[in-house]
Amino acid sequence: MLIKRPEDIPPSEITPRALFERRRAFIKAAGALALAAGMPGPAWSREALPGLQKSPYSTLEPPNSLRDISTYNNFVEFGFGGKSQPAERAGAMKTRPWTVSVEGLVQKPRTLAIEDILKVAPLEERIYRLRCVEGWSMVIPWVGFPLAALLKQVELLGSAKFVEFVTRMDPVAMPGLRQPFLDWPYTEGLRLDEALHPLTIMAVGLYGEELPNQNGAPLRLVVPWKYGFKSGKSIVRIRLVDQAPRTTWNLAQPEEYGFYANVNPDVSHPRWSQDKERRIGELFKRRTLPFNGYAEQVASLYAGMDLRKFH
Ligand SMILES: Nc1nc2c(c(=O)[nH]1)N[C@H]1C(S)=C(S)[C@@H](COP(=O)(O)O)O[C@H]1N2
Ligand SMILES: [Mo]
Repeated sequence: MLIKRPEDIPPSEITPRALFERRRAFIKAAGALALAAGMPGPAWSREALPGLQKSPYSTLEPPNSLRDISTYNNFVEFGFGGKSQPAERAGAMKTRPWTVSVEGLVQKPRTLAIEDILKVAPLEERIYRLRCVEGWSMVIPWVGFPLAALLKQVELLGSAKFVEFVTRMDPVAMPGLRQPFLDWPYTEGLRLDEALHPLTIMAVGLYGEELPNQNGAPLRLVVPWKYGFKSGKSIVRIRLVDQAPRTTWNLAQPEEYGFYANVNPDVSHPRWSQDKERRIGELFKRRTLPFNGYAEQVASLYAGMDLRKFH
């Protein structure tokens, strides 16, 4: 694996910066090799996102490798045929030009070009755990900014209570859209206080560069205390509404995928327990933590709620 820690360096001494630099050196070498062999260059020549601020919200756990993060994905618009399909197919999706409309119960609805979204707030590195409802997890060094900064741009009305996120439908690049299993476009939603929480970010990159398409380029939601399916990829529309929006997975299988979907080791998925997870790259399972380990920051959002009922 590319970013494997040499046995003699304790994890505390590996900075993300050191990881980036080693990766950059590798990419340069790989690119030169590919060129020499007459092959196309590496598929990961994405723009660097310089000047990243560090965040106190980052976990100190070691991140998964870029290879794991960008080749083991769920992005069903590109097919239901397994974790490697998004990486194989998502390159066909064009991510420029790209606009995102922010609309609904707001004072100043806007349609923003991705170039302007990148300037909404200083970009930060946010190293977060991601826990998929399927029972695996990763640690991902996202690049992004708080969703709250984007919502501030449109001046919310007092009647706005929830946020709906609508993702891209590209019938040519996305063969999964022809499958009738889900009600397209892939749509997700948050309660307004969840959307405004400082842990909730719009991610535009990872490992210091633009997002790979399979991870939701050019812009995706990341809500680290919820199961991964809440974090919609390749978002085109954000709508402020007064009632909980209908969401894709909840519509398909309400027993299995609740609207809240907070990571909860005590509430089993109907077909399997959620109390353990496999960190990609590790052999043994680890215990799943309430709110994916972010309870201290977010548990108060749900004070007084029965989280079994509102799962
Ligand atoms: N548009 C869209 N967003 C999506 C999905 C999807 O299929 N389509 N899958 C979700 C699921 S189930 C997970 S676990 C995460 C995975 O994100 P990653 O591949 O970047 O790790 O994306 C979420 N966002
Ligand atoms: Mo997932």
